[in-house]
Amino acid sequence: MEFDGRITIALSKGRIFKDTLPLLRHAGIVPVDDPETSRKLILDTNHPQIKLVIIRASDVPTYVQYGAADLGVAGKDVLLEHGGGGLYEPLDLEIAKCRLMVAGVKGAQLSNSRLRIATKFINSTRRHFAAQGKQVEIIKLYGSMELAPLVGLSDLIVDVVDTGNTLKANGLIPLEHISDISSRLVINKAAWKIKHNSITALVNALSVAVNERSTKGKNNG
Ligand code: PRT
Ligand code: MG
Repeated sequence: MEFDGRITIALSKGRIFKDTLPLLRHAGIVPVDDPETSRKLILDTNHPQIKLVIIRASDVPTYVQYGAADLGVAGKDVLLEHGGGGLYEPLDLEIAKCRLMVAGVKGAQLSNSRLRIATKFINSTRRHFAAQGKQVEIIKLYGSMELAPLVGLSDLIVDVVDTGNTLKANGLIPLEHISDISSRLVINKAAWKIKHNSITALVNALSVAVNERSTKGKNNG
């Protein structure tokens, strides 16, 4: 693949990096360093024109919105909170899948008065309960939401759930499904105009990678 300008791709460590790596490799892009062992925040790749920046998952849309990265990979949960200004979201990468759920203490009686919900997903939570005509008090947390109902900080939580093991280990059960979540490719709108050929080539290559992987998955399963 030929690139007509420098391209910066924003990724977070952990599951998003791990699951994006094979898709990038399929598109011919291979990072030189491993972010799990390197302390570098800017990683070179085998393409001199393409760099990866390693940032917090919830910061990815912000870097891409401001053009500090041309592209990024972010969970739909994070994008729903960000709002998506300045971004295109052309491709569902079908990785880091999970579900945004309401959860609570098993067997707990919920009062009929205004419920307190602890979450880092303020917008999705407000929208979900508003659609049910429920006024709730939302308590913003940055992590370990599972603790909140155990210590009386909230009645319920809204969090992403994968296996459900974390809920179970804390005596919580999933109560309502809000939405299915996967990670999306996001692109800075201005960058896509300016570096049109490179970015389009990359989007197409990643799209082929996603399709091939899902066909392979279907054939095997
Ligand atoms: O960790 P940091 O605060 O930097 O941000 P983050 O937690 O958002 O980042 P990261 O890398 O953990 O998650 C990135 C994205 O992966 C999220 O935005 C989601 O879209 C997606 N994803 C998929 C998940 C999970 N699965 C998941 N299980 N994100 C978080 N979790 C949490 C879950 O909330 C629970 O606390 O992992 C824990 C284990 O889940 P169970 O259900 O398998 O026990
Ligand atoms: Mg995390």
